[in-house]
Amino acid sequence: MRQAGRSLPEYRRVRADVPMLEACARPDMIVEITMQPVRRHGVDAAIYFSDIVVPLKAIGLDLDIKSGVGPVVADPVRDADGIKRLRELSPDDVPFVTEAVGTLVGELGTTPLIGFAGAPFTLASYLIEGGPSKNHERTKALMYGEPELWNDLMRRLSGITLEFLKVQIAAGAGAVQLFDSWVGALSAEDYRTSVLPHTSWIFERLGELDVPRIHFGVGTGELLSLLSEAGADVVGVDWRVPLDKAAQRVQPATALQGNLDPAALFAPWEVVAERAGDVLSRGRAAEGHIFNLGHGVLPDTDPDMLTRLTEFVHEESQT
Ligand code: 1CP
Repeated sequence: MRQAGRSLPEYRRVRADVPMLEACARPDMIVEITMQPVRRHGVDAAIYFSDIVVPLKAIGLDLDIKSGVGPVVADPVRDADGIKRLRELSPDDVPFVTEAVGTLVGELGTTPLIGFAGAPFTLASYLIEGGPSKNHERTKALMYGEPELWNDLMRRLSGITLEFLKVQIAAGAGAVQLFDSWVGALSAEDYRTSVLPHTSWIFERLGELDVPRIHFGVGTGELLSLLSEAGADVVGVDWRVPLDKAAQRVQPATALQGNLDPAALFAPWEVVAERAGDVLSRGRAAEGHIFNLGHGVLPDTDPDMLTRLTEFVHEESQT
């Protein structure tokens, strides 16, 4: 999740004069920001500080991350010529990743580092829409209307994503997470036809590398069995489906991650504790459970609430 987000004063301090994409390309910033939530909250794993659009920037696309908005693409990709601009990613395009991951693995010691990338559908949505989108209408127009172009785009994005994850794994990341944040916008049938073959391809290739693979999307209640079919070891669940129900929807031997509502952290502590306790007890129905929020930390979250939550989960999961 976007753990550091903007909830930590120390994060805001180091980011004050550094634009997001510059921070994502500077090993000193990556290391510091990745370590901040580990130091402050004592979480069990670190998530590599980056963004899903970093590999797209690295292959030369003109895009930026605007504060309070998200990724914005100067010249959206909407036709065959646009798709041709998506060349393959080489490890030499992202030397800062190799350097930062290497340093982090040393600093983290026994705490694992989770690497991540955006999944092809979610990346395609930013590229086609030109920025964050509520309805993904241009994305769906291409997907429904021009399946050959769509598949070409998805194949190219899958290659870039796989390579970006492989760079992180080669440098020492102990697990990887594929974020298909906006895929919940699709019906199961459209997901099966237009997305599943591509994410399956990525997970199959990652399977050769022997690191745990996590797959996450928002609003994916109806897609959980298909997301799991794509081949991850762990499926992330937002807050809309309780974990005992989610456990029945995924493939056998698949663990779950989640799924406390990030907005619940704005309620009084007793409510947070009760809800977190419920997540933990329902999570026992799953093959394995990584406690997490159902989506990223909201920027106005009280950091002390996160520390208290981490302590609570550690205490409760020992029993
Ligand atoms: O702890 C960490 O620092 C995590 C690093 C991280 C991750 C895992 C960031 C930093 N981004 C991401 C992944 C990411 N980026 C996803 C997938 C996970 C998710 O769903 O949260 C997505 C969809 C994005 C795209 C993105 N980047 C958005 C969402 C926009 C939208 O469409 O609603 C935003 C706001 C960003 C910017 C961003 N990325 C990360 C941070 C800390 C920020 C905020 C930067 C700022 O405004 O200063």
